[in-house]
Amino acid sequence: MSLLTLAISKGRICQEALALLQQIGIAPVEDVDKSRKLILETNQPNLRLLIVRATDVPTYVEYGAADLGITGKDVLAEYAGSGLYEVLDLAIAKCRLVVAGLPGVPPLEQRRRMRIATKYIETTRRYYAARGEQVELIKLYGSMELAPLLGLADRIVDLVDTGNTLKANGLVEIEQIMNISSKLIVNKASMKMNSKNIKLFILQLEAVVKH
Ligand code: PRT
Ligand code: MG
Repeated sequence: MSLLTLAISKGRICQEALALLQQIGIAPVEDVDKSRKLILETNQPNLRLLIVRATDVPTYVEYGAADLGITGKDVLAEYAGSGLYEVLDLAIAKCRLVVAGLPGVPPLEQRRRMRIATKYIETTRRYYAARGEQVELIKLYGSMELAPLLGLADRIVDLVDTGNTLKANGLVEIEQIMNISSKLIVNKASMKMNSKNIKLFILQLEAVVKH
């Protein structure tokens, strides 16, 4: 049986992903939190795990460095590549991508476009383009909530779960762009070459996913 490599987002997705794997009898041989290793063996001789940054998961999978991957829909929506299949909604790490801003902002002056700060440039561009609205996008890599407070942007596009972070910064949700959860993705060539093992893996996971 050939070796399969599964790339998992480190951080908040990782724990929930490992819990799902546990339910189908797959466990890393070392404690992921304590180990500094980036490639982890599992109790299954033909499956190993890569723990990588969320935004790198689709890249590893598209280029075949990993056969499979688990990452957020937000990351996939931003990703420009095409060498992968999105095969299963894992219904973990759920949140929403929203437009947020200060409450009761007066109408914008006619002379300039609305300015939106976000890490999700492509998704935000598509969202406003579909509505025929011209906006100015400002790329930030984190702490988007600061932008409206400091006048850097009129609005932000960011992930929201409980809403506590927005609230703590005096921001309100204005519109929802999409629901987010983590997905299982598969390299297109691996799907062909290793279809039996990969399909079995998908079926097993499907059985334990709670929608
Ligand atoms: O740090 P690095 O750049 O490596 O990656 P990362 O920061 O993107 O990773 P991490 O661990 O934060 O995980 C991000 C992934 O988890 C996202 O791509 C989503 O798919 C998923 N996810 C689920 C979330 C949230 N829920 C979430 N609430 N990612 C981020 N948040 C943040 C949000 O941006 C905001 O700052 O949590 C804050 C809001 O939470 P509430 O509960 O206060 O609303
Ligand atoms: Mg982070």
